[in-house]
Amino acid sequence: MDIYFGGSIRGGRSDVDLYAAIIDLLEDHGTVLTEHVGKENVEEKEAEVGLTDADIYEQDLTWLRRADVVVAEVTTPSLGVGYELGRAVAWGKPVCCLYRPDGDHDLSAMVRGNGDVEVIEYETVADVEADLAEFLRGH
Ligand code: 6K6
Repeated sequence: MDIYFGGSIRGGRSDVDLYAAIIDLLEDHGTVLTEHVGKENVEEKEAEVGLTDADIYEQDLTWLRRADVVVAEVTTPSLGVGYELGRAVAWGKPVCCLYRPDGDHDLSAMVRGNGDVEVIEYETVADVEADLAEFLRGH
């Protein structure tokens, strides 16, 4: 199963370690196409190899189109993740959003109010493991 994981990059990187832990969990269920989202220095690395914003957009949309399921951590709001979610829903992909209510931001109504998006609220990665496995098993 190809899994597209979305998490904030320019929206703020305070949850990057959490993204890495979620990506580890997801890798037990399939191939994560976007492992870089959990790497500390994604911006520096990709800039080093000369990827432009247009390259990143094309590459990410190619992976998103290929994905069987989309999982996003949405506690730190991100325009890029919101865009990915909208495209994924429009393409009929199963979409699951992980959200920590104890964070600084309320979840957007455009996510929580979307019947095609499954939202899982959690506090720690250990809490979310079983629900995430159930979502993946269902698809
Ligand atoms: C290279 C050069 C400058 O910046 C970079 C690295 N940037 C990105 N690399 C890969 N995916 C990206 C990058 N920026 C955004 N994305 C995609 O959008 C990821 O799949 C994330 O899920 C989402 C994050 O969007 P923002 O708006 O928080 O950046």
